[in-house]
Amino acid sequence: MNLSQEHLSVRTTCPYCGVGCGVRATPQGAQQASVAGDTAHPSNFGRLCVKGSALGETLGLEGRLLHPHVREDGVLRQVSWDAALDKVAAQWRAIVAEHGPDAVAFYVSGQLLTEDYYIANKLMKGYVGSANIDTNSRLCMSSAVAGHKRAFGEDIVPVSYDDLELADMIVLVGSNLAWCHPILFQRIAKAKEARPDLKVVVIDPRRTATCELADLHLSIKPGTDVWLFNGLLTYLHGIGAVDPAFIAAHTNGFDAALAAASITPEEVAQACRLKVEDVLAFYEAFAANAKVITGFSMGVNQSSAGTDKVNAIVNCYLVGGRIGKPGAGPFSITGQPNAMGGREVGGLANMLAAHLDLDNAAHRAAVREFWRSPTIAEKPGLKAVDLFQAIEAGTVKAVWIVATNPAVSLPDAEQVRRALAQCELVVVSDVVRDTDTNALAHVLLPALAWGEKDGTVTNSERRISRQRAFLPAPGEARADWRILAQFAQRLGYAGFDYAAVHEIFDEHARLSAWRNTPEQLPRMFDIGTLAGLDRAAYDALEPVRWPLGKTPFADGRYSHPDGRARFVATPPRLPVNQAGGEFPLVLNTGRLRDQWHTMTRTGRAPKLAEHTPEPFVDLHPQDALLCGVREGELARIGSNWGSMVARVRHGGGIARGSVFIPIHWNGQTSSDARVGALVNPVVDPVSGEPEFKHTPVMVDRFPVQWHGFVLSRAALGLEQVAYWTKAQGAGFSRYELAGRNRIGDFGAWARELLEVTDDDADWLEYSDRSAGVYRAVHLVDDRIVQCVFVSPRPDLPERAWLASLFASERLSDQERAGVLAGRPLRQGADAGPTVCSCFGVGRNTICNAIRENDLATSAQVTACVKAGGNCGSCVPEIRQLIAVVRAEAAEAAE
Ligand SMILES: Nc1nc2c(c(=O)[nH]1)N[C@H]1C(S)=C(S)[C@@H](COP(=O)(O)OP(=O)(O)OC[C@H]3O[C@@H](n4cnc5c(=O)[nH]c(N)nc54)[C@H](O)[C@@H]3O)O[C@H]1N2
Ligand SMILES: Nc1nc2c(c(=O)[nH]1)N[C@H]1C(S)=C(S)[C@@H](COP(=O)(O)OP(=O)(O)OC[C@H]3O[C@@H](n4cnc5c(=O)[nH]c(N)nc54)[C@H](O)[C@@H]3O)O[C@H]1N2
Ligand code: SF4
Ligand SMILES: [Mo]
Repeated sequence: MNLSQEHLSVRTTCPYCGVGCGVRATPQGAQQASVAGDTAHPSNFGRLCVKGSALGETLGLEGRLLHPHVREDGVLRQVSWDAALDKVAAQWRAIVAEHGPDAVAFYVSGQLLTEDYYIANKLMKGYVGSANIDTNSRLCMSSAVAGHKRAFGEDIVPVSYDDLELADMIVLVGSNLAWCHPILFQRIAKAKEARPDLKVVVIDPRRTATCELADLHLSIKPGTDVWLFNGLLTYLHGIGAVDPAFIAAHTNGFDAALAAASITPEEVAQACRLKVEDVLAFYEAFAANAKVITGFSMGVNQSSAGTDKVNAIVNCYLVGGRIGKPGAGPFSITGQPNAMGGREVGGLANMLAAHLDLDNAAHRAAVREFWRSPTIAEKPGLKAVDLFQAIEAGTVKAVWIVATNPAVSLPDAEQVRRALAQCELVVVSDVVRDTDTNALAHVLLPALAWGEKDGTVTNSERRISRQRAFLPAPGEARADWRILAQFAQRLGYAGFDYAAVHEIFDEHARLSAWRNTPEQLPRMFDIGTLAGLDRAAYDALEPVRWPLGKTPFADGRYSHPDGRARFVATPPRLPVNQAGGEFPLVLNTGRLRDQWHTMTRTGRAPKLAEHTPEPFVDLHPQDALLCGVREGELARIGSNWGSMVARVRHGGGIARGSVFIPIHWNGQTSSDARVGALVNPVVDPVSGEPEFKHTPVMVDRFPVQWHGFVLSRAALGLEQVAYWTKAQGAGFSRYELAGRNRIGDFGAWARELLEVTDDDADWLEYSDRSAGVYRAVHLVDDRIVQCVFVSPRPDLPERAWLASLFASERLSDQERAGVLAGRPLRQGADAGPTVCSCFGVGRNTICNAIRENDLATSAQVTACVKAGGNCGSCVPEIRQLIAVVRAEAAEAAE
C-alpha cells in the first residue's frame, strides 16, 4: 500500500469470526476495495486469515438485495420502503391487537452490530411488550452464557488474548481453532515457537488441523466431556491441588459438585473411550501448571449437556482459585463477530439488557424507567427451536428474521421450512437476494452490508471495536437499526428518533452504567465512561476492552448477590439420541477453513471456493466398507429428521462410529446437501442450545449412472440433474453433477444442458459411447466459455488446470487438444487442487516442490513456492503434505 492509499484507507473490523481482527480497507472505485490487516489492532497486529484476506472479493453488487420486495400471489415485486414498512406495520399491529404481543417475534443474529441489536431488543421487550426475540447465538453461545451465569452470577469471560501468550498450557476443547479462529491459533503457534514448553492439549473426537499444534490429542468419545472434567476435578482434589482458602472465602457448592463428579481415571478412560495414560497425562499436566487456559467452543456448547460441560470445566478452575489470574482461566471462544455485543444488549429471549435479568422485577423496573417505555416484557420469550415450533403450531403468527438464515442453520431445518411456509407474516432483512430463508419471505428488506454500515462489535475478549463504512450505500439498502427504528415509529412508539448511530451507542453505554453501584444493581458490564461520545469521538473510538482497566474476578468477587462463585454439580449424562439400529453412526457437523456459515458472502469469493468446492461426508474407511460406500462416490446420509447427498471422503481424522459433514451447503449451492435437515432438534435443558454435534444417522450408496462437471461463464438451470453443486470460480461457475438416467445422445444432452442453441457454435467434442465418456468445449472467438466432462465413474480430470484456461483470452492448439484429452499436454501445467488460497498454490505444485527440493518445514515450502506466506491458514495442511511426501520418498528409498 502506498502513502496516498494509506491516507484513503478506513480502519474497520472483520465481519466474520469472534477474534475481531482489525482491517484496513481502501476503496477502489465503485463498491470495490482492497483489504489488509490493521497493524495497530490489538487482536491481530496486522494479520488476517484467509477469509479476512478475501473480503475484497465479496463486495460487488451482484446478487445483492437492493430494494424492498413484497410477495404477491407467490411473486416477489419491488415496492417502495413506505409500502413495505406500512404493510409490515399494518399486519403486525393487527396480529398483536387480536392475539397479543406474544403472537409476534424477532429472530436476530450475532452478526448484527451492537446498535442494531440494541434497537431490536428495546423495541420488542420495552415497546411490543414480549420477550419473543431470540437470536442465532442460541445455537452458538447460549450454553456458555448459561454456564457463566450459573458459576459467576454474570455472563463474564474471564480471559483475554494476552493471557494466551502468558499461559504455560492451553487446552482446546471442542474447538477447531486452526480453521475457525485462525489468528488466535497463529498467536498460540507463535507463542509455542518462542516457548516450546508451552503445552497444547486438544480434546476433540476428530483429529483436526488444530491437532498440528497439540502435544496431546484426546480423541474423546462424542458427548462425554463431562466425564473427563468431572474426573479432573476428582483428581485435583485427590492429589490436594486445591485452594481451600479460596474455596471457603469465594465459592459455594464445592462438596455437592465434588460428590457428583466422583469418578476414577480408569472409569473416565472407559466412558470417554480414551487410554488411561492419556487421561492421566492430561490431568497431571493440568495440576502441574498453574497457568492453564481452557479454550472451548462448539464441541462443548452445542450439546444436550452443553451447560454442564461448561460448568464441569469452570469447576476445575474454581477448585484451585485459578480465575482472574494472568495466563489462566476458562475461555469461551465466541463464534460470530458480535456474539459478545449481543449478550451485552441482552439479545436472547431470556435476558433483558446491559446484563440485567428478565426474571428480576427490580431489573425490569429499572430498564423500563431508563427506556421510559410503555411496558416491559414480564417473562422470558421463546428460545429459537421452540420459537419455530410455535410458528408451525400457529401461536406465533408473524416473525421478522434479521441477519441469519434459519432455513439452513437451525436443527430439523425441514421443520423450519414448514413453519415459515405457513406463517402469516415472514419478514426478512438481509444483504443478499437469494437465500433458503428469503425464498419463504413475504417481505424482503435490503440491509446495508459490511463496508457500508457503521457501528460497534465486541470480540471474544470483550474488546469493543468500530466497524466503519468505507463504501456508499447501494440501491435503497438501509442500516438494520434504521429499518427497525422506522418500523417502531410507524407503530407509534416514541424513543426511536435517533439521528445517527452514535446516539444509540451512547444510550447503550448509559444503560450499562444505570444504577450500576454496589448498593443498587451491580454488574461488571459497565461502559459508562464511553457515554456521551459525539459523532467525531465515536468515529475515532479505538478498540477498548471492558471492564475498563480491570481484570474480571481478580479481586475474588463474583456477581452473585453474595459475591461468591458457584460450583455446579454436573452428574454426567449421555446425549439424548444414541446411535444404533437403523441409524448406527453419529453425525458431527462443523466448519471448513475457507467458508462462513451459509456461504452468502464467502461463497462469492473464487479464492475461497477452491479449497473445498463440494459438500462431503467424511467417515472412517471401515465404516464406509460396512455402509457399502466408496471414497469419491456419492452417498445418501439419512436421519430420523431428513436426508442429504454428499461425496464420500476419508482423511478428516474421523474415529470409527462417527461421520463429519460441513455446515455450509444449502439450496442455493447444492441440490440436496443441507445438513441442518438431518440434525436432531434436541436442546440443552438449561440453555436451549441444540445438539448439533450428535445425531444418529445412516449412510448408504446414492447410485448414479454418470458423474460429470461443467465450468461455465454463464449460470445454468439444473432442474433435470439428480445431483449438482455450484461453486464460484474466477470468471466462471463450477458445477459438479451426477445423474440417475442414462444419457442417450451426449451431444444433444450437453447442448441442452449448456443452453447452446447456435448450430454454428465453436463446439469441440470427444465421445466414447461404449465407455460412457464424453467431453465438450464451447468456444467463442477462441475463448473458452464452457466445458463439460462426463464419465460413468467419478474419475474425471482435475478441475484446476481447466479452470486456469478461463483466464486466457484464447486457447492455443495444444490447450484445445488437452481439453479433449482431459489433461494438460504440457508437463507441470496441472497445479492440482488449491491448498494456499491466498496465492492460489495447488497441491501438485507444493508436493513437487517438497519432492524436488527435499523440503522439510513449512517455512521452506513458503520460501520455495510462496504457499503459506500470507495468512498462514494452510500451514497445517502444508505440514501434512510434507509428512506424506517424505514418507512416500522414504518408502521408495527402501
Ligand atoms: N472458517 C470458519 N470459521 C468460523 C465460522 C465459519 O463458519 N467458518 N463460524 C464461526 C462461528 S459462528 C463459530 S460458533 C465458531 C465455531 O468454532 P468451533 O467450535 O471451533 O468449530 P466447529 O467446527 O463447529 O466445532 C468444533 C469441534 O468440536 C468437535 N466436537 C464435536 N463433538 C464433540 C464433543 O462431544 N466433544 C468435544 N470435545 N468436541 C466435539 C468437532 O469435531 C469440531 O472439530 O467458528 C467461527 N469461525
Ligand atoms: N448443523 C449445524 N448447524 C449449525 C451449526 C453447527 O455447528 N452445525 N452452528 C450454528 C452456529 S454456531 C451459528 S452461529 C449459526 C449460523 O447460521 P446463520 O446465522 O443462519 O448463518 P449465516 O450464513 O451467517 O447467516 C447470516 C445471514 O445474514 C445475512 N447478512 C450478513 N450481513 C448482514 C447485515 O449486516 N444485515 C443483515 N440484515 N443481514 C446480513 C447473510 O447474507 C446471511 O443470509 O449456525 C448454526 N447452525
Ligand atoms: S481470524 Fe479471520 S475471520 Fe476471524 S476476525 Fe480475523 S481475519 Fe476475520
Ligand atoms: Mo456460531
